[in-house]
Amino acid sequence: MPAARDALVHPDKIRSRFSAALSAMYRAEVPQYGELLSLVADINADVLRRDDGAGRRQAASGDLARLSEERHGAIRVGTAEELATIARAFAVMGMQPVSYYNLAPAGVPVHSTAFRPVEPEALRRNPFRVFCSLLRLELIEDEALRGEAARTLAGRDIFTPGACELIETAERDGGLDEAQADRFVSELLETFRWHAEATVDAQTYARLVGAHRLIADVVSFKGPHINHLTPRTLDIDAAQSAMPARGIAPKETIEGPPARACPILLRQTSFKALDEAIAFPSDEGSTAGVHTARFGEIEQRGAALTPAGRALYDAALASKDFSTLPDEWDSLRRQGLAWFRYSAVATAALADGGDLESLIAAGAVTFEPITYEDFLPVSAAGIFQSNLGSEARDSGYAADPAKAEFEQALGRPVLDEMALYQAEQDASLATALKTLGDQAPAAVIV
Ligand code: OOG
Ligand code: NI
Repeated sequence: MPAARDALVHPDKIRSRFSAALSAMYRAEVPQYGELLSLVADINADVLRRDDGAGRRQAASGDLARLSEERHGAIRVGTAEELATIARAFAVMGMQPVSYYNLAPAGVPVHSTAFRPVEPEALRRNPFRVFCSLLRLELIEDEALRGEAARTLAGRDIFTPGACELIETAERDGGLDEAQADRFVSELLETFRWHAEATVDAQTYARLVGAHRLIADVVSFKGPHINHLTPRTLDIDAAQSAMPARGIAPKETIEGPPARACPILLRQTSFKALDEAIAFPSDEGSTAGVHTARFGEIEQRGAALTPAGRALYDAALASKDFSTLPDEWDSLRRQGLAWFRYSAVATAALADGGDLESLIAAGAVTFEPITYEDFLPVSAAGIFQSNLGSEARDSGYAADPAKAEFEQALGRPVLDEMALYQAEQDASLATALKTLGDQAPAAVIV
């Protein structure tokens, strides 16, 4: 019996339950992640106590409510079939594939997307994202090894029968009821669980590592274990310097833009992947080994940049000169470099219309930056390219031939992040102008 429509659990709720369950599982598997969470909670509380405007800005944007729940994770799958099924599983939780990231230019044999909610309201409730990479076996040069890897991957099923059945139920009935949703969360969690038993012998594992560590990580296990979970901090510089005192050794530098008055995009730091004991099948039963894959990461999110802003950012990153990127919200806005959410000021008396700038000057319309919800590996890959002296690229969003293959594997096109930010900005502006009683919104946007 399909559940009545009003008995269905909202996808946002299923996503929140899954994100919380995954976090609890990873905390149990990797205790250092628990330490990271407590460090980030302390630092965020400090920032809000400092009350230098950062906290108020977060509160105003609705980001504060989601902050302690906010995290992203990452998995790496081995086949087109696995990718297509994981896409259907994420869809049950209101998560869509956004953007295509080609990591090959950076020497990593995967391409990726990020599954995340896309509606502003859903993002406010819980922005849980999963960066999901698909192994590109065709980049393994050794033909015999490539064949062996393909056979190993073909022989595994990373989903439990229960998870598959519930994905179908959700697709057929338009969602899941309470009991189904809870069962879905625990069944899907199995896909993300760590398995200390390798499915290949020690020799094969060593050959896979020889081809690329990442290939060994994807091919040698029963499933695509979650390899990190990343909480969001309000002050990554403070988090970075507080890590050693907590017994966590951070990487040397923070990735992304430098510290700025107006945070943009994404800044990230991490601790080194752990050496974990694993067992290889062997004639004697099993052989002990070590695998290095799982790590911890912290991130600080800033404003989403427009294509023009992003091009400026990529150039600044390559030249290490960020002075070309304005560090003042109104400049970023006027120059069309970042995306903004506009709101009408309830008490403002509207004079005689005018353009957006005069409405802002009159205090009738305010704006705040839209938070960047995506990832930056493309810019990392771009830097690799420029370091290697290959040709300059335009915006970094040029079509890549592998993108079509990725979308074929995924079973659908990825969404364009820029179109999503543009839609949110446009909708906020239209609502603001409507609220102000303007009859011709298009006329005031110049
Ligand atoms: C994913 C790396 C991407 C991030 O924060 O940029 C990522 C991976 O290592 O599988 O998570
Ligand atoms: Ni990450």
